[in-house]
Amino acid sequence: MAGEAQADCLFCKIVAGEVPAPDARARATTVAFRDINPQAPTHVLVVPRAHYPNAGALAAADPRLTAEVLRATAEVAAQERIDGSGYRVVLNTGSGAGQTVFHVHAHVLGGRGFEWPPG
Ligand code: IU
Repeated sequence: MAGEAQADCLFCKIVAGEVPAPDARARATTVAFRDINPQAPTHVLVVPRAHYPNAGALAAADPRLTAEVLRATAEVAAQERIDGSGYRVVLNTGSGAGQTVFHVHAHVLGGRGFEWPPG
């Protein structure tokens, strides 16, 4: 069924509390935690508890949950105090775009300047 936990998914294990994640912030439908390989002074991932492989699949299946993920990124930005200076939300979608974990996650990056276009 769409959204069901996958036995071989690392982020499903983090959501379930089976694998620890740094500074995890559990909410009703999302979990946020620090990226183990930070690309900025602040680098937090926001994942929906439900398993969808990427942003497009999530948006097609559950627009409300999609909005909750976005809302959680704003909450993280406020908690991390990067909302004033500006921050970046990234949803790598597909391996060609750099996605390596196929449980949709929003990167929240801040605390440094960013270039455009992104690399
Ligand atoms: P990507 O958009 O799929 O490339 O992002 C996956 C991220 O998950 C990447 O930034 C990793 O550093 C991060 N990550 C993590 O935080 N903890 C882990 O155990 C693993 C990956 I594996």
